[in-house]
Amino acid sequence: MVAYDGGLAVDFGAPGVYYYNGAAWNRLNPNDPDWLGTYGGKLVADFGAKGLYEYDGASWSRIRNRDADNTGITTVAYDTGLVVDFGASGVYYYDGVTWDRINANDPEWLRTYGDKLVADFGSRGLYEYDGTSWSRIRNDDADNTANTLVPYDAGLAVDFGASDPVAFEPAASFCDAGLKVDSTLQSGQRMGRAKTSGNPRTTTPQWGHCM
Ligand SMILES: [Ca+2]
Ligand SMILES: [Ca+2]
Ligand SMILES: [Ca+2]
Repeated sequence: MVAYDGGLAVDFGAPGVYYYNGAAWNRLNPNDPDWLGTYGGKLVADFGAKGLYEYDGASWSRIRNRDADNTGITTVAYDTGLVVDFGASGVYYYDGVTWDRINANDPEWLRTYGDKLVADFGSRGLYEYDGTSWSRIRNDDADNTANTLVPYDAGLAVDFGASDPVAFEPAASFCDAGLKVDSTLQSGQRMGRAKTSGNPRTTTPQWGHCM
């Protein structure tokens, strides 16, 4: 489910996509989506082999005749448009009119923070895109067994899994439940690891990667 137009758009599986405005439910589409997303006031649905569709509040239009990849994060709103993971075909940006392939690799995870798009390209490392070019910000494969990365403070909090220096595996809800970047992190220590006080497996996590 995703927040949409002041309400909630929900994937109920075979019954289709419904919209709840806080009082009543409306079926928006009879198909079962692989993924629901939003960008620029539009609802986006990956209807698998039927293609990628958007809904403007009145009608649906197919914006791409291709099945988007659902192994990680399928779509994210970025800038004024939409970024889509098309698997082996790479990462595409849709500005509402045209599609541009912005990266040829298949991401394991997509997210935004600030004005950047971030992509976990597996063993290639973690990259960010500023709208023009990509830079590798970390030469590690971020962990995708839970919530891989979230915007936090002015930066990005990333789960690097077992490759994390403190070898702490966060639970599925860890990042949303309250990731803290330890205040002992030195200023200017970008992308460094914060110190952990106590046993990271038994105490409140106080570590994080930050930038
Ligand atoms: Ca799909
Ligand atoms: Ca992918
Ligand atoms: Ca990964």
